[in-house]
This record gives sequence, structure tokens and C-alpha cells, in this order.
Amino acid sequence: MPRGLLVLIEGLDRTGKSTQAAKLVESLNNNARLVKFPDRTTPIGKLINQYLVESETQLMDQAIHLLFSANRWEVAETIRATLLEGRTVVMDRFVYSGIAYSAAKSVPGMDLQWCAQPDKGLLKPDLTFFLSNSQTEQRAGFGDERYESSSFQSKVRQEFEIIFNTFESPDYIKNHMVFLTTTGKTIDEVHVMIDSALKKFIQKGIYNEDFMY
Ligand code: T5A
Ligand code: NA
Repeated sequence: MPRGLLVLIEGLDRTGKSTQAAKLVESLNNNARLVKFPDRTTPIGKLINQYLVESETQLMDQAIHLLFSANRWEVAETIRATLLEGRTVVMDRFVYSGIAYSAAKSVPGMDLQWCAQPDKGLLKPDLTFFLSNSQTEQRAGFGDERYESSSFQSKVRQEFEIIFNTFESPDYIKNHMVFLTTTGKTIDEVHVMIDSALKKFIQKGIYNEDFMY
């Protein structure tokens, strides 16, 4: 039995990642598993949630960075086991978010390599969708949490681009990443774009070879 596919939905805040990840899992109906990061239900996830929603929560930038990474390691084995059962795993954010948001803070010493280090060894997605939308600030909830200001979001956007060009080869970007602009598109229209890109990817049969960060 071939292993399942590891699919990632990434992007800036309120671009519709969770909406699309849930729709994709629903449409796959092969026991696909949805994994959301941060997973706010674990003990580490509860600390992360507190940091995100309560602006008075103080944590060193290095500490929260490592908590986000530890939150991925908490479920790493479950993800691997699910894939080996032949089931697809759809992740809502992952390592790219982890590096991009921390690097965007421009803390001395927290350069890209420092930020990437704790995630080394995690499984690498077969296919990543990166969602962009220029109207997210008008969406429900934008501004409720730490990091949701337009100036910080534009720094994060730059960091994502730098990360893709630093850590991924042109071949990986071409074969394993899909950049979707969703401005003005309905939820269903975006889902159709994701669904058809995934079907094309499966037809090509190019599973990610190294499969690890
Ligand atoms: N973070 C995360 C780090 O700093 N390091 C890390 O390692 C990780 C993993 C929380 C924060 O943590 C940071 C990044 C974040 O700042 P989060 O829990 O994923 O991360 O929270 P956010 O992404 O900020 O918030 P959301 O989860 O709410 O955004 P989504 O998932 O992109 O958007 P979604 O699907 O919830 O949709 C937002 C709204 O838009 C509507 C939805 O109905 C919803 O109201 N919507 C649409 N409206 C019109 N047309 C469409 N096509 C729409 N699609 C969705
Ligand atoms: Na989300």
C-alpha cells in the first residue's frame, strides 16, 4: 500500500486556510486527517493560544518560537503513522509559518537558519498550497490576535518569499508548490482550484523524495 499524501495549506492570516483545509479533507473522503498548527488543544498549544490572544502575555521571542516548533513535534509521529496507513494528511500551516513569523520580528540572532533549526527532521509536504489575498484585513476577526497588523503581515509575506528561495530548490517549488491568489474568489471557487491542482499532482505521481526538512 502506498503511503498517503502530505498536503499543506499555507499563507498569511485570514486568507482562508482553515476553511479550505476543512473542505479539502471533507472532499477526499478516504479517511484523510486534518492537522492544524498551532494545535491549541495540547498543553503547549494552550500556552501558544494564551500568547496569541492576550497581548499582556510576555514570552521571549525565542521561547514562543520553540513552543510553536515543539507543538509540531508533539504530533509528528501521529502524522507519520497516518501517512503510513495510506491516509492523506492535510495540514493547516506548518514549518514555513513557523520560520516566517519569527524571522519577520527581526530579533538580533534569530536569523533564518536559527529559526529553521528546531524543525529539522520533520516530514516535508508533498504538495503545498500558498494562499494570497489582498482583502483579508476586511475579513471577520482580522486584528483580534497578535501579528494581525498590516505592517507585520507585509513583513511576513516578504519572509515567506525569502524562505521559499533559500530553503527550496527551483525544482521543488515548480513541482511541489502551488501559489493561489484568491482575492474576489468564493470559497467554492478556491476549493475547485485546490482540488484540480491536487488531482493533477496525483496524476503526475511525483511524491516528494527526501520527505523531510
Ligand atoms: N504562527 C503559526 C506562528 O507565528 N508560528 C507558527 O509556527 C505557526 C504555526 C495563529 C497565528 O500564529 C502564527 C500565525 C498566526 O498569526 P492560526 O491559528 O492559523 O495561526 O490563525 P490565523 O491564520 O491568523 O487565523 P485564521 O485561522 O482565522 O485564518 P485562515 O485559516 O487563513 O482563514 P479562515 O479560513 O479562518 O477564514 C477567515 C475568514 O474569512 C472567511 C471565513 O469564513 C472566515 O470568516 N473566508 C472567506 N470569505 C470570502 N471569500 C472567501 N473565499 C473566504 N474564505 C474564507
Ligand atoms: Na487558520
